[in-house]
Amino acid sequence: MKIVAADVLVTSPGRNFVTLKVTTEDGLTGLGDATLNGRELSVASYLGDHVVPLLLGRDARNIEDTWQFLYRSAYWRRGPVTMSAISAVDTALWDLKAKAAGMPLYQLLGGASRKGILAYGHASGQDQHQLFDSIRHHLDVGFRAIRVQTSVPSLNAVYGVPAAPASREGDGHYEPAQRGSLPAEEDWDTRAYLRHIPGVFEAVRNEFGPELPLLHDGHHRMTPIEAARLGKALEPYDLFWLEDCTPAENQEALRLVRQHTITPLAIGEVFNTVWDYQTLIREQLIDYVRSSVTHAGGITPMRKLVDFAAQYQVKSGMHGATDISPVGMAAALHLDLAIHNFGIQEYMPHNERTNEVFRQTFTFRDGYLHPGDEPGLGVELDEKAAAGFPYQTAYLPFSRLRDGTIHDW
Ligand code: EZ4
Ligand code: CO
Repeated sequence: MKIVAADVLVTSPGRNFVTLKVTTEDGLTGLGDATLNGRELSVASYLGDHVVPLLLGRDARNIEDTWQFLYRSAYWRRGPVTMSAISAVDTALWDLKAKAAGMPLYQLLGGASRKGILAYGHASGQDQHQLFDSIRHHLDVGFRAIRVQTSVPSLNAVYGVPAAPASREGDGHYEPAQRGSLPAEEDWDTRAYLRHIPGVFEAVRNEFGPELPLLHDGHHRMTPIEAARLGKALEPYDLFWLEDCTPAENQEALRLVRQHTITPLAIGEVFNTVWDYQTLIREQLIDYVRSSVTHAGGITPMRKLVDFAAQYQVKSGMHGATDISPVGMAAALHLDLAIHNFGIQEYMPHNERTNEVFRQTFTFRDGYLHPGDEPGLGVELDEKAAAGFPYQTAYLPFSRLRDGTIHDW
């Protein structure tokens, strides 16, 4: 199974995606997602300029060897650009191996450990009325677990809440990356946020009852002591998890949070290797690992990460926002289905244009995702349709405090 071609495809059917297509001498093709939100072209260049030439002529069957070669031979290790590029190669090789075997990828990973993959959706609102509407809409379309994000009084634009209410039909999902030549500016005040959020969860519990799993994303904005305070304040509302409560480059910060709250903690959508979790997992400072197949080096290292986490009763909760392409999403679903320590899967459905470009076989029914039983990942890229949507410059927003200081977004 010699690799004879590897093509980097950039397309923007509503948002930017980078996909690697690897072709073998027998004419099989495998896909991998290399989308890094707001930095897409750097990964396309890393792949096209430096990785594709190394793939040509290699045996596509040797996935572990190829992963180690790409990781170690660059000398410069880790980092989101490198690891997203390696992810795409690794995922494409697993897609190829499963297609060659005539099996859905999850079979090669050990087979199904469950019937379906519990997914959570994103509800949000500018006020309580909009928020309740959004939660009801998510329940109506089948979600059985819901992330709750709201505006904060006195702040103009807050992470997780679209400027206009999401319509019940169509493309009205929250999409933080905005097209344009400069990133949008948002404002932030942690004290105002901390005062507001517990009351929101109290109201949601009162309206929707005790059973519905509720999640919340702090999006890296708190100090350890602020995160501890929020976790403690949210305990009566029984969250499934509080996500990214601190910017977690400093793993030790979570020790302090953990000492003060029993609200479960999830972290790691911006992490890209197991090393980012070493202290967090070994000291059981978190409950869920948030890494995605797309950003953490592919199926091969993700399997190792979740197996390491399993020894400490830490579960998976893979990132699944719209900047994970349908290829990356399918890869996550095969892994979710196979591993024992699955926790939950984030799921933000893509818009219709994206689904026309990426033909998928995965399904969402009654709150559960399933990768389907086509050989490989079960996603095909319609290159003709993709070519109709050229790359568009887009950036994630950033935040400033009231006095103008840059804050974590
Ligand atoms: O901000 O995917 O949990 N989900 C998130 C996402 C991230 C985007 C960044 O690319 O935090 O909305
Ligand atoms: Co998040």
